[in-house]
Amino acid sequence: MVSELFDPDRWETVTDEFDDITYHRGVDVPVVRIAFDRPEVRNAFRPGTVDELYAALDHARKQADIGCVLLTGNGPSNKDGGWAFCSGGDQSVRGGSGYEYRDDDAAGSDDDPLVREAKAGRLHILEVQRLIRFMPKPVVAVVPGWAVGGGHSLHVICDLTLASKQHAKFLQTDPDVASFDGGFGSAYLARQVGQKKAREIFFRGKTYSADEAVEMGMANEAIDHESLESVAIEWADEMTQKSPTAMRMLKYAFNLADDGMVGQQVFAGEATRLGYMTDEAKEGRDAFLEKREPRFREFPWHY
Ligand code: S0N
Repeated sequence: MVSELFDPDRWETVTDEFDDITYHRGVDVPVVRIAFDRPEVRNAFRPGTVDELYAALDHARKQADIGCVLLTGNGPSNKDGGWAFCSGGDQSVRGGSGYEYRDDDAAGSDDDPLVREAKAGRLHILEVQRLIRFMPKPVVAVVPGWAVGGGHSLHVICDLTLASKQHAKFLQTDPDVASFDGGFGSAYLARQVGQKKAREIFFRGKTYSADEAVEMGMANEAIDHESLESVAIEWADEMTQKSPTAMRMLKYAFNLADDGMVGQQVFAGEATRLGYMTDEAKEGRDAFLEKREPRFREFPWHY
């Protein structure tokens, strides 16, 4: 069993080569489900987990027939029945320079093209954050239990958050373990819940329920636990019926102001791509190839 909330009739396996995550695509909705699969440690991520997560997300990014990504955590834990989205970096492998591989870690050395290799201790979860941020389709955090530390930051960076009404718990422990996400995990959180509340979340380390998370603006909806994944698929179904270009441009427009010059670059890159599809752009290309002056005067100055 993948997870108690997982409906096998709605999903087919993309690959079963991963050790720390599962990766499925929807049978009847163009959505993928990527899930942490370490419920016994509240879905904490070790370096191999992050490699796999990056590989799966990057694969999902390139699938032209997929319009939405659900990021979740499998569960419950066989040990005690506890649920988790993700409890952040695995503290048992945190070394002096970041998170380091151990011999028993899923280091992703397979030949499977979806599995990447990485060696040194580092904070490459930030690369995953950026991949989610720039993913040209909505990424939904589906939170069935604890979202803690770096796991909390992951839900923050996702476009939407759906949370189990009964089991979701949001907690920032970063300063308790001498860790600090000074990027999106804190600054972007402050955009969502306001400066005072964001500081409270980090400085007090209090646990918040799904309803509280919705009320303060960092989650979209608290959903009955049993229905969490089916509702997430419904949301994905709605979103994937919309114009892919409009959705992508909207996501990058929402990001733009907070992402500075990089946000402008990403948005402008999409605008350029759209520009290339016009007759005007084709004329520029053809004129060059035909070694003649472009006939741009044939094109209107739209107003
Ligand atoms: C999640 C918590 C609140 C759950 O409590 P609960 O329900 O009472 O369960 P436990 O009995 O505590 O846990 C069950 C089993 O799971 C193990 N476990 C839980 N979380 C982790 C973890 N993160 N790493 C390793 N093991 C974990 C428990 O040990 C227990 O195992 P057994 O059954 O064998 O005893 C509670 O567990 C909790 O507070 N967990 C720790 C949360 C935490 O502090 N996470 C790390 C926070 N920091 C980061 O995530 C850093 C992220 C990062 O990489 C980063 C990103 C950006 C910028 C900087 C950084 C950076 O690192 O600096």
